[in-house]
Amino acid sequence: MELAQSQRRGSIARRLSEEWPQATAEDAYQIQDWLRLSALAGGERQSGWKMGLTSEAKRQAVHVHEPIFGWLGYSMELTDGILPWRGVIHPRVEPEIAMILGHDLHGPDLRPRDVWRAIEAVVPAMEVIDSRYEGFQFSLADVIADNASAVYYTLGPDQFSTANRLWGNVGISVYKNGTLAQTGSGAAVLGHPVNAVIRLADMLAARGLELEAGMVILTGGITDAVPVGRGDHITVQFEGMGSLGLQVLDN
Ligand code: OOG
Ligand code: MG
Repeated sequence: MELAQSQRRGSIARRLSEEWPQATAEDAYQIQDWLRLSALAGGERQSGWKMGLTSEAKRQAVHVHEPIFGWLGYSMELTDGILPWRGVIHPRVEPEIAMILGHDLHGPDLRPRDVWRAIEAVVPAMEVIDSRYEGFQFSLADVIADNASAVYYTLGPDQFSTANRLWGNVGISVYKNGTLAQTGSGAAVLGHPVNAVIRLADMLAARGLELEAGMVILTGGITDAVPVGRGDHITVQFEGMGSLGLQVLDN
């Protein structure tokens, strides 16, 4: 299918809603799952799941008004803070709080303490999104089928304990080439990033999917995403937790 090819090559795909106007979110999750399973059959390994559109800033930017999820693969993790330009279309970077699962977690209807018991560590992260649709324009079903625009993510080298930190209050600043581009705080994510995990566990449970020990969960962009081009440099400061950098290559 066209989206599969576009995701592999970094090329524009026709919108699902143009070809199939009646497609529902549920149809789109089936397409996403089919694409996930075919990537896994092709040798990709799943590293985790991502939530998207958990903040109002993000929902307003893309005019899609409910949270969505997607899957993450090991090949999507940038381990050296470098984003290759080849293979991306119109990338954007967003600051996120990632959680690493020490135990399996089964929804639905979890409480924050159920989540914290399963989380081994919290890690400052960045996600690079790159919609396969022209102009980053899509409907709810379009973006779900396109794996919530996932392309790359990067995790900071330091892990933080879940306890003794007000995750909803963590201040975040995003700098592009040294200039402040966005600010936000952890509360932007559904009131508190733990709520993104509760919501993800609900959404996965409804579809027979699992949160497994060792997986990474991206809880969703805290601020609007920052578009990047060749040669740009992004720094994200996580209050009290250091900073993360991403260099976009020229080619
Ligand atoms: C959809 C993906 C949103 C987030 O963190 O909110 C997302 C998009 O904006 O293209 O990853
Ligand atoms: Mg994101």
